[in-house]
Amino acid sequence: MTQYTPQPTKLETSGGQGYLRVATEEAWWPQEVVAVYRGMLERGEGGPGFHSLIGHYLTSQSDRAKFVVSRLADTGELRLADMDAAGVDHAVLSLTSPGTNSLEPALGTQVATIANDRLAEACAANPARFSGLATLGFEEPDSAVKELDRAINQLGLKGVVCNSHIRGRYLSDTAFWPILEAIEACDVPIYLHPQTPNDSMISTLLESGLDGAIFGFAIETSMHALKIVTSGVLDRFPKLRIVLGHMGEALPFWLYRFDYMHKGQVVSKRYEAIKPLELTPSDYLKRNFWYTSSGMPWGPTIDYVRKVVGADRVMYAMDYPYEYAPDEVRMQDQLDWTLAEKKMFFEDIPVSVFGLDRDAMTS
Ligand code: 1DF
Ligand code: MN
Repeated sequence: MTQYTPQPTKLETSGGQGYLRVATEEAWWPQEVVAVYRGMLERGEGGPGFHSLIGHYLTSQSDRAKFVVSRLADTGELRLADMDAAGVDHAVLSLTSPGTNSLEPALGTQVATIANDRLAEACAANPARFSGLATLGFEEPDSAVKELDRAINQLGLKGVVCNSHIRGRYLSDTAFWPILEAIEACDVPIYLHPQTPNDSMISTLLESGLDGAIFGFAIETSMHALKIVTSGVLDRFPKLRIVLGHMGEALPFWLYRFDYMHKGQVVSKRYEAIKPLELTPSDYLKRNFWYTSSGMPWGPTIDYVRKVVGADRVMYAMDYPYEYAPDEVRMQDQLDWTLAEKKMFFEDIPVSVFGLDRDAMTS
């Protein structure tokens, strides 16, 4: 039995049930990004993961792909009607995967600026319903640090999205540490969002159709988060706040084993890359990470993660438009928690982690 049948309640916005619903991993793209992606597809650029993912959405005539593509670009009628029908008061939007991470460095920097401008415009047009996360051209760290400052302090965006690997490189790489240092100093979170696995990992998954959201995304993104943990970057930047979707991409299931095996590898000096850390791996996953229920609207998983990382680290996300089923909101509304726990999950944790403007949300 993997599905609940929720009570057929009416879903409404405005908090009548005792809390607002804030969805924290909601995908969006501006037409400029679509144009860049179409050019890359035509020229055969971007790698196998890009072609599998973006090639599908931009060419498929399936109802699902058409739904996704029509909604991604919309921050008006279509999206608002869907949010209303699902009882979602406020969406934290971010540039859909792979964002700028598959672009050549100079283009990534240029596209990040455009995307941040467009997203800030969409949020300013409807601050009650939308907030946004900035994207960065990670491969040009000096520009990225400047764009971060502009995006947060001038445009009013609420954090950063990183769509996992950056043309095969990871935020654990010291080249990116100046960006992490700036994000920590800005006191905003970074949402480590999935994309297809990097070119050296993807082929075995691709041949089985498992490279995307069904599983490959989680392999890629959990590995990225674990590389951040084991690299020691969180000893250097201990206040960094990282958000993981999909209930932590399965990492919370592994806490005991990470600690046991990491300790064994440190003691045996098996790898140059596995160094002593100030804390155990599970400590970082309970200190620096927050977790959202995007695509994982299932009580047993949510309750397990709350139990092992702490209920104050677990919040709601939908993953619209890739995931859109109002019944999933009902399932989470009807979890066996107190009203205060539901308010924490749907409203209070998103507001505090992303620094959202609660007054704007209710005006
Ligand atoms: C899909 C899923 C695509 C997620 C996404 O971005 C995405 C999908 C391109 O179903 O193809 O963000 N997701 O987070 O699960
Ligand atoms: Mn997503």
